[in-house]
Amino acid sequence: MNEHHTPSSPGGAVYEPTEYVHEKSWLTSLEQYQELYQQSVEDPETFWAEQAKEFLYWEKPWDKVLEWDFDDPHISWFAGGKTNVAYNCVDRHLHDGRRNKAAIIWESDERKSKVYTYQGVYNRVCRLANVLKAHGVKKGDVVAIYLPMVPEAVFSMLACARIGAIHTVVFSGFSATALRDRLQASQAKVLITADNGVRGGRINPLKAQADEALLEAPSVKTVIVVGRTRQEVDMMPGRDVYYHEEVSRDDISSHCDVEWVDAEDPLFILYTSGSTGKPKGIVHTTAGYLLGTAMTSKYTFDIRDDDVYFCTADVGWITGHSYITYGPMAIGATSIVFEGVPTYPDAGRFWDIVARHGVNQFYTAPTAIRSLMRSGDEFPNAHDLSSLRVIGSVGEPINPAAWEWYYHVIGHDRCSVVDTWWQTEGGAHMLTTIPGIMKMKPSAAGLPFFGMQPVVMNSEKEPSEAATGEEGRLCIKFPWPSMARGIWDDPGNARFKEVYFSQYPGLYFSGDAAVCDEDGYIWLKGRVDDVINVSGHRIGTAEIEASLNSHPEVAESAVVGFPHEIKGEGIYAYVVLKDGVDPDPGLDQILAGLVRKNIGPIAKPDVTHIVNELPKTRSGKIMRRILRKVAAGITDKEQYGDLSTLVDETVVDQIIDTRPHK
Ligand code: 7RM
Repeated sequence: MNEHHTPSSPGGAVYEPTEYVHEKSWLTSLEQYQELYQQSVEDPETFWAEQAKEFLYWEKPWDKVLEWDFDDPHISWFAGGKTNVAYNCVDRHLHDGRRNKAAIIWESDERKSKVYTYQGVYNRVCRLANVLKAHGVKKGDVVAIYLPMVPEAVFSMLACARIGAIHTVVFSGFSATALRDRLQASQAKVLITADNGVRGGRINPLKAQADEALLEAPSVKTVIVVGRTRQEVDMMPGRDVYYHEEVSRDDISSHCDVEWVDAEDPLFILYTSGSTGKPKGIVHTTAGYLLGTAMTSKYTFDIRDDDVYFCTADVGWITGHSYITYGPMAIGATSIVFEGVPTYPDAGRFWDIVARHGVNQFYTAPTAIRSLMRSGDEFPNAHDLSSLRVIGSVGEPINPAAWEWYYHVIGHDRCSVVDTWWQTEGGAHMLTTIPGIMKMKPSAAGLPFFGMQPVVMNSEKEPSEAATGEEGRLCIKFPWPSMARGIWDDPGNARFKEVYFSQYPGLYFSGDAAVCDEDGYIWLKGRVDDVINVSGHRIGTAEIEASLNSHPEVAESAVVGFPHEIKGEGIYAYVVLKDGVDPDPGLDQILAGLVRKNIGPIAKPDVTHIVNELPKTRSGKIMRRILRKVAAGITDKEQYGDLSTLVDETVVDQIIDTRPHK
């Protein structure tokens, strides 16, 4: 890995929290954190029971705080308790003084904004919930949401939660084929989509893509279409209806009784990439998930009641679920929903939003920070960023140069940078730097959030000693409320067990490499499985390979990540053609087109390298470590490690010799 991407190791710069942040932080000292943290791990049940009472409304108290097993995985928090996520995120704020407070500020691609108060959200969510019911949606049914960043995306999630339906949000950048796969896998009954999406001045024909997916997704009986651009689109009679017409019908009420659900009833499914096969439908349940997102929203972002909070993620990813919709709304915050892109109309767009809305907490990904840093300081310097107090990072390790730029140029040397490590499976921040009380180390995610019990396992599968700086694999020893409960359609939790609980028996395995330093700060070193982190988006190499292999001239392929200056990791595809096929000069483009069609533009290879053969071991396994080295530009075979198990070592020379130079 080149310097630009490799997080520095322990021993680099350290920044103390500033008085500017500390003077109003919820937690007032590191000792207070340590004390609470101790309670959370010594007596988790008492700790979490107290937090669950503080953060959530309960229609009926739970019977049992925790039941768990990491061998035959089964996790249950607050079972028997009755609550509702939409009630917690909306209804209760009508009576706690926040009725007329802005819940959502929507900032459109073309720089127009719209404010929705908690009362306004309530009315809209209830109406939509009634529409869903009118179309036959019942508790436990799956509703797919394929929407751009419009406020209706948030209303849709909450409307499902209100009636106990399970949503599955599909990122609007995914292709028709990817949508089809998720509709089939989840057996969704209803799809909520839009006529078009608008991003960076460009139109994304969502309804047309949805129509293509629906040809092979017969479980979907109703399609509700949000009119974003109000251009004419094909509407299938009997199946497709317009959102705005449905919610404004006279017989649709703006009240809808809450469906009280069990703490462990599923809230949503979110598909995420893993090492093998098709994406997994990660299942999150109700109370534990909401507790984790609410509590971290308060403590990690240090949100105060009159603050404006802005997370730049898309609701199609877990960050959007937890930190645009659920966490902020559970604590009654004002959350910005931004439709556009960081560089439109220019590279000052985020800073323009910060200045115009007086943003106090800003949360984005290292890839965005790197790309904006490259555009020059004149963009941030042209805007008033003085409202900012906490600036967050998520999605991949942040390299020190980007961290420093963020801290100095965006944070003006006084904001806390919170580097939050967590995963789709974790639901909420797992490691973080709590503002105002924790010192900051550029590139280190920081300390465990309350209740999190991380352990770095060395190559002997033993816990490594904190101070030795030994790199290992990051595991978690004890369940936390917001963790995933399983994978959708996975009888007996077999796949759940295999993926997360089998490498290190008795532990949850994260898939990440890490080092723990003498202060207990954890430094993330990237994924150790076949997942590539492109611009903070998780993409499985197996999915890309399946797309490449679907081309009739491709015999086999192997995809690996390589260090990329802006994206963090780029995608490097090794392709072997069938015997007798001559590589046609346009093949790169054709293959890229296939990947775009099967997954979406984010998964297109940056480099396509046609090779005669892949380096394989005698047992038939592709030696990916060699492919990663070549992709990273390391052509000195001395650095490749042991090659003796390869069937044919000359394959490696051939690959090095034909490496495309760019
Ligand atoms: C929230 C999210 C999860 C993977 C995870 C890591 C990487 C995320 C950080 C990070 C270093 C961070 N969910 N990752 N945050 N690595 N520092 N602060 O991204 O399911 O899409 O991805 O992302 O590899 O395992 S995710």
